[in-house]
Amino acid sequence: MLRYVTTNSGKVREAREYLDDGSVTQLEFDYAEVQAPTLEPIAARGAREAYRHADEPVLVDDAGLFVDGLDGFPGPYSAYVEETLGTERVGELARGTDTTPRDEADEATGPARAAFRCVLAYCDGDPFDASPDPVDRGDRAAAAAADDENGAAGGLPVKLFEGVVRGRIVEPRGDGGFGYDPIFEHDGTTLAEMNAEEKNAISHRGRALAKFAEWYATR
Ligand code: ITT
Repeated sequence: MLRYVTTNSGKVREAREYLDDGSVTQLEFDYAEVQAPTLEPIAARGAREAYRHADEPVLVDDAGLFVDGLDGFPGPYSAYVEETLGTERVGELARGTDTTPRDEADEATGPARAAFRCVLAYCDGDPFDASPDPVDRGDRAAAAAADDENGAAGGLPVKLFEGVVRGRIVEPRGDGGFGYDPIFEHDGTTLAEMNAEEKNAISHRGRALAKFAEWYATR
């Protein structure tokens, strides 16, 4: 049994749609999100903590919206920013970075460009060929100390899978999906205008899940 670690039911819906084998169940566990400029160390630390908690194979899903014109903001802070500013405000800020005339807009070079990223971190307590530890080398001692406080399991192997989708930020459209989906447009359609299957076919999460599923099938 694989536990998909998240408090967000929208993520689980998409993971089930993709992995489609009934062997994935949600583990609503709120792991401590360390402060980091990238998603990888947050997901890796979360997977170790969730595995220690569940004692079963776990897959942690950490995602974020990275707006080019805002130097990648809100990035790893996307959940906090959604709760505080809200998606419409983030949309306004992102579109405020738009200096390109509308008719020159295109996804690759046009206005309000952004990327959605998803990092999946897998841990089952067994040794395997893990991804290189994404914890910042300079901060290794602090990271080890923090792990010790939490139960001395910093060395658990973790495998990471990343998926990215590029698009641009638009006025909200659509009522499907969740989170920032209504303001994120890919190829003329917002993620909220797609059903789960359509979103998975192009999304950050779908791409990360595809990589994970291919590797997991060999376990
Ligand atoms: P967990 O940490 O418990 O998994 P969360 O919703 O806080 O739940 P994240 O920290 O990964 O998850 O999410 C960061 C933010 O990005 C949060 O506001 C989500 O709603 C949003 N988000 C994540 N994936 C998304 C997606 O596919 N489409 C739209 N918004 C998404």
